[in-house]
Amino acid sequence: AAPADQWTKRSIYQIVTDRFALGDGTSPSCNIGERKYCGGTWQGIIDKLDYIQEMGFDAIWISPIVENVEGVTDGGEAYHGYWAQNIYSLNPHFGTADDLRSLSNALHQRNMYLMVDIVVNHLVAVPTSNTWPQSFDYSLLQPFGGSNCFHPECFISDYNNQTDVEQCWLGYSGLPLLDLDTENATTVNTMYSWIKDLVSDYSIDGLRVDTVKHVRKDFWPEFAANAGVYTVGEVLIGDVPYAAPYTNGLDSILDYPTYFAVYNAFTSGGNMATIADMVTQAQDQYNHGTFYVGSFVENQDNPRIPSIVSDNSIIRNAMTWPFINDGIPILYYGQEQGYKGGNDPANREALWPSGFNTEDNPLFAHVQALNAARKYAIASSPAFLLSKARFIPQSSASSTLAVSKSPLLALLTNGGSSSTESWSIPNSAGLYSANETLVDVLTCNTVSTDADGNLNVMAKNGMPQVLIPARLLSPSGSLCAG
Ligand code: ABC
Ligand code: CA
Repeated sequence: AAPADQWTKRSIYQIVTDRFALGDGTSPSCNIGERKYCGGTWQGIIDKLDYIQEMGFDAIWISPIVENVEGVTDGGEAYHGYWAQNIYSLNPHFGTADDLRSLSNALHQRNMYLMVDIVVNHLVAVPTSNTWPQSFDYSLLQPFGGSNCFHPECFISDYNNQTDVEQCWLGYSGLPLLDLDTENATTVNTMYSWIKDLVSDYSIDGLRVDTVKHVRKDFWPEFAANAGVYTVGEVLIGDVPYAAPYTNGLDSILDYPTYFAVYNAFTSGGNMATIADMVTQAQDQYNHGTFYVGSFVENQDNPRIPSIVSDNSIIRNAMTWPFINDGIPILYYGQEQGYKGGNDPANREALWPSGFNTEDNPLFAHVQALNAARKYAIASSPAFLLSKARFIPQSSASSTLAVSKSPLLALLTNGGSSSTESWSIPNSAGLYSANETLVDVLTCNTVSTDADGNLNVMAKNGMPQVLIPARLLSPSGSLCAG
């Protein structure tokens, strides 16, 4: 079993199984607007582990695996996996139990981890009547099978009322998400045993837990204990004080508050200083600080960064963020191919039309360099993983950010490719000595501190820089060798 401490040094590649790879040599077109299955499978992922590993990832997160509502609902097909119908069966669209075990084994042979997305909050059945409250064929919802296992039907109407958020339903009358009665002891115990068995049946190393804020907080500690592996929860909110208590029940959360600050800074010229503010709040308020958070800039629920901005420098800066921040970096499949999909469902493109391009693909190389730099930092400084990102104040604080996580120093900007930006790291920051050479691992260019140990760096193309002291690089190593 893999507890949180085994995850901190890793980085995660997030996959929507249906959209990643087919595994049968075919290449059907995928009309994402139709919201239907496009054919991706667990075997498809096995076939593309080289591609994922070549980028430097040593873990994957796959979309939910259990059997979902079948057929075309008012919201399309359940290709994303979040509409569970029978939690004791697997989704046959993605393969068999043997296929899933083969994926798990194939990962473990490569010393990679498997994170599975799971949903406790709801199951889904298509309404069988439109009178209120609606009727459902509860026998489809296994192992629950009766209306008494669910909260009475009501849709969440007031996000400021936490009881509403926990006990009313997500979705809408056309496609309601039946809200499990997680106040009922029998139902709760069923979920606790289910997760324990699921983790053991498929040798799962970690869980991404869906809709965490929609289930009462004190449900989670025992759930996490039964899981026995690293748990990272989805609490979709832009507010640290609201999110923080959920880091007590689970190992940690996907750091949505910081995500929103990063997203705004890079897509709408938002103030870069708000990123530092949000991370500092998270460091102070989350249980375990930011050590175990999932750090990301894209996922299946939000528009991709290049759907909003086309400037390459800005896109590269945003992509750099999770790798130089605290916590565990997560990259959403397709970022490395420059995918531009906007809101759900446009952000769930099929990856196979890209040909899994690794040559002449600067973004693929960018991700490789970021993973390599982080691995190098971890290897050369055991303290790296336990350190807190520290922000060195800059004079143009709204458009630049200097993030120190020794031995790395990241210089970011949202100024874009025609901007000229500069960063100053005074000797008083205590990072470098006089006349010290630093290498930008993204370009292998060097910069140096002056005779007083101050560092002044300028960038005329708005590109991110990730600096590491030259003395730490080995002439024969993989990072900027020679
Ligand atoms: C899709 C479309 C819908 C369409 C439906 C048929 O299909 O998006 O428009 O009506 C799955 C599928 C989706 C599907 C949904 C619903 O199911 O993937 O394609 O919707 O059927 C998780 C998963 C997500 C998954 C589900 C359901 C949950 O990541 O992929 O969706 O299992 C809420 C939940 C959150 C959920 C998210 C989709 O909805 O809390 O768990 N994600 C506010 C609320 C949030 C809310 C968010 C979006 O709006 O506070 O709770 O998320 O509705 C910040 C504020 C936040 C604010 C954000 C937007 O701005 O601080 O409070 O979030 O600044
Ligand atoms: Ca609920």
